[in-house]
Amino acid sequence: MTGSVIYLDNAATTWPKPEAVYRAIDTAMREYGANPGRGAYRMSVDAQRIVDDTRQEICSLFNAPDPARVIFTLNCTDALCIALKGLIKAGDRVVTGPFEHNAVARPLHSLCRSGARLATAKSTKTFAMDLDHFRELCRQDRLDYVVLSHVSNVTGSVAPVKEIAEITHERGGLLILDAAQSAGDLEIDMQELGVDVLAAPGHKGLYGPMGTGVLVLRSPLPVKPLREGGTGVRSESPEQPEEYPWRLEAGTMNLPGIAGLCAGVRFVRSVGVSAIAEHEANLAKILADGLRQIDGIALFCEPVPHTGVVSFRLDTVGVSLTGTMLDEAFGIAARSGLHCAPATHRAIGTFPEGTVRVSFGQFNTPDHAEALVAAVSEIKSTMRRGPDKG
Ligand code: ALA
Repeated sequence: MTGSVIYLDNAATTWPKPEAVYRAIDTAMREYGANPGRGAYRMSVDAQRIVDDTRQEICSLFNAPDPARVIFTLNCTDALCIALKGLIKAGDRVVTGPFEHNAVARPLHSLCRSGARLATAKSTKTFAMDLDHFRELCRQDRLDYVVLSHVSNVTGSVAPVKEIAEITHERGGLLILDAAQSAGDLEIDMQELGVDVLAAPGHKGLYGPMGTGVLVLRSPLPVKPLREGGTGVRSESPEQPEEYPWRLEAGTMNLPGIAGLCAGVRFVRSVGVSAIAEHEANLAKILADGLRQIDGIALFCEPVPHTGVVSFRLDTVGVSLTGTMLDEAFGIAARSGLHCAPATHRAIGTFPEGTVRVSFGQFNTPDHAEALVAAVSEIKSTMRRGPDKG
């Protein structure tokens, strides 16, 4: 079944993965399947070496200062929860963007119920964050944290991180960046941009398997652990170690996942993040140019897409029906609905139905973009004719 599918849902998870990723997972399970850092014998040491190499690869990719502050997590949501719940306290004031995914919005909502305060920047008519409003919110009162999605998972719009970091730091705050849609898809230099905390999925733009993610800290912030337990170090103490990475990593690690992630990050670094970004944006442009020719279509990437994510809807065919028809009649996998980002859909005027979202990865080709345009065009004209009578 997978042979004939055109997969255009890389914002949910990238697929397929590079061959090296499948091989690395298989090798980790068969050859070094011991518990990393929990034994002095060779198998465990070899397993630990994969973990250390992966921290180093992640550090190099994001220009993070210390591999010990690369924390392995279950996914980007998990990384965000660890950071948000481990840092933000009652009374803290947080400013956030208009395009936050539930991975940011829900933990912030629950932190507000425990006494944190939240202000949300507005969006512009062209699906960007209103930077003047953001600046005003940051200056209005004390600022502890800015929590922001780098790239919207609905519109693909890119936040101006460097400028945002400067405003945040001027006001004495810290910037927590949700890089769910940008890690591996756009260059991220944490030190150059001024990102204090970065959360990223391993299974999207880094091409690792599901069940992997990372939290990266620029400085040794005192994040309160969400989980406590075995670390393989300081076992005599009843306390969770204060040192990173053990402070935030408890229990047996996902070694096969981390090995796959290591191969994924090596793939990304060998192709080059800027080459990937250019490839995805080119495909999105081909797609947007083609879709714009279809009568009655609305695109949510004005004026042009800057990343590989494009959302659209047809005037005469519902979003969910369009998605189903793409799958069943044309073998195209794209995600329709709210994309776990209701605030974004409210901001762009597509709530509650949402949009059909197409998202490209490194393994997509111009043929895939053209096939989607042809399919949407056919769906539109078929539906315009209405059902056959008699
Ligand atoms: N957050 C992922 C998406 O946008 C799952 O599809």
